[in-house]
Amino acid sequence: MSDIRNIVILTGAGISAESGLRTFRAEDGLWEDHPVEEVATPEGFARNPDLVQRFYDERRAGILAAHPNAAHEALGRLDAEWSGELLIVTQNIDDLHERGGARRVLHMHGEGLSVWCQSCDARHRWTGTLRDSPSCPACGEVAMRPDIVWFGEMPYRMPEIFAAIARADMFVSIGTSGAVYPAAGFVQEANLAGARTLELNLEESLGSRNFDETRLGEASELVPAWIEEVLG
Ligand code: BJW
Repeated sequence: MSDIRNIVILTGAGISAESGLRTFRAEDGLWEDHPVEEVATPEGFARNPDLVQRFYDERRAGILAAHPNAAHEALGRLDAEWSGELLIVTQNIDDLHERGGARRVLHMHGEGLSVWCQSCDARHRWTGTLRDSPSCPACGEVAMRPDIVWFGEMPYRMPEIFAAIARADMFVSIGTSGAVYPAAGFVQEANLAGARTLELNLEESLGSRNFDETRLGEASELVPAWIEEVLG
């Protein structure tokens, strides 16, 4: 590990599964009993805003009730102790990385505890509900939506992510199925950059063959063990 300076870590729903937050890809194609296109597309929101606001109100409450697990806490330790470059790119909308102590975190699919005003473009931290049509604290209009990247929308801060991957000596993917792009393509970018690539997952993902190494098991065991190797 002595040759490693710059680390990029991609996390997905699997890292928060042991904190009680459900993962996405159920075999029946439903997510919390909804077809994904109904609740995670701008078209679904335009068709039925009330349903989508209620869906994310419940997700927000779930995030607030959850607690970081040993995997989040180990990444918090890595962030505190790693003197090289580190970027934790999460697809998750929960704040468990931050509550686990990590600071160098980027939420590429948005944040469940943030809302976005479609009238004045302001974003606000939000722990309440949107189903009751509150007005925007900045402009007073009733035009707030969840600050979430839905299918067909551009994920956040892509140039920053690609630049960090281009500099990476090591790329680690934790608890993501490799089903959703552009995140699913990051490992190939990391391979092109000459980085060592490691996957930590409960089971093989769609992208496993692209990694130098895959370790299978629960994130709460695999992540602290890998971080012990890196820091030790
Ligand atoms: C454990 C564990 C334990 C369980 N321990 N592991 C055709 C081809 C290619 C692309 C496209 C295409 N058609 C359309 C597209 C683009 C589309 C896309 O990828 N669609 C696919 C369905 C094919 N992508 C987009 O539209 C994105 N935007 C875009 O592409 O813009 C254009 C662009 C072009 C070029 C550059 C840049 C941009 C936007 C995607 C937005 C995704 N949004 C969601 C919902 C929002 C968040 C929310 O509501 O919560 O994000 S979808 C959902 O999937 C969510 C997740 O972040 C994302 C990824 O899921 P994740 O995290 O991988 O979870 P799961 O459930 O799939 O997997 C869990 C994993 O954990 C499993 O592997 C388990 O084994 C593991 N696990 N327990 C360790 N204890």
